[in-house]
Amino acid sequence: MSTNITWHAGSVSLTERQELLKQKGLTIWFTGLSASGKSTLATALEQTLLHSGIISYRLDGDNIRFGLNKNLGFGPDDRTENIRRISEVAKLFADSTVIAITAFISPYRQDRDTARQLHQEAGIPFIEVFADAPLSVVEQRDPKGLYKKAKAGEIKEFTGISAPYEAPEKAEIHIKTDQLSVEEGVQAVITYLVDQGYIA
Ligand code: PPS
Repeated sequence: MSTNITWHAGSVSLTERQELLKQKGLTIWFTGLSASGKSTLATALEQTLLHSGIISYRLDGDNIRFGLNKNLGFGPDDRTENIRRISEVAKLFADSTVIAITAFISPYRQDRDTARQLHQEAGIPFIEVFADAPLSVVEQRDPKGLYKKAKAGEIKEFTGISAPYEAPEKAEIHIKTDQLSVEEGVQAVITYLVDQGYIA
């Protein structure tokens, strides 16, 4: 726990920064089972936004666990800490006017709600996107062979098999990835951003 610390405000407000850089930051938070399509959608969305001249940056579960969160495992407390750190990092990116795109299983509703609250308190939009595919489908996809290993007991605490996934109840966007193409999923997000006035 840090003590004796003081917050130093910058001389450029969030609004002024947004006006200077002509972009409003926000966080697009993908959640879903392993192999539900979070990373695929996040990657395609980042590409689409960048090609439209909108600065965006993707934070992805596997990748972040190579660096910032390399000391965390998959027990409940470590997953909560994983999501807490990512929430803070995403908020910093969004505060700098970047569109932060996160792709983490983020299995606990409370952790996602805490991430949302953190953004709300900072006046930064938080858009939860549920990459939804039934367990039977993601088990079938199993691109990394992880479900097979989990079912064989070779991976402990695997989401959907031996660890919980709490599906969102109030996600802004719900994408059924077994029914929509990647392009259609990305378009659903873009349409939402335009409708809400976040991008032109
Ligand atoms: S979490 O629950 O949000 O903290 O997980 P996340 O940081 O997104 O990491 C998920 C990726 O880690 C790999 N992996 C596991 N996932 C779930 N449960 C267990 N036990 C596990 N062990 C390793 C897996 O590749 C996940 O990637 P995705 O992209 O979701 O398939």
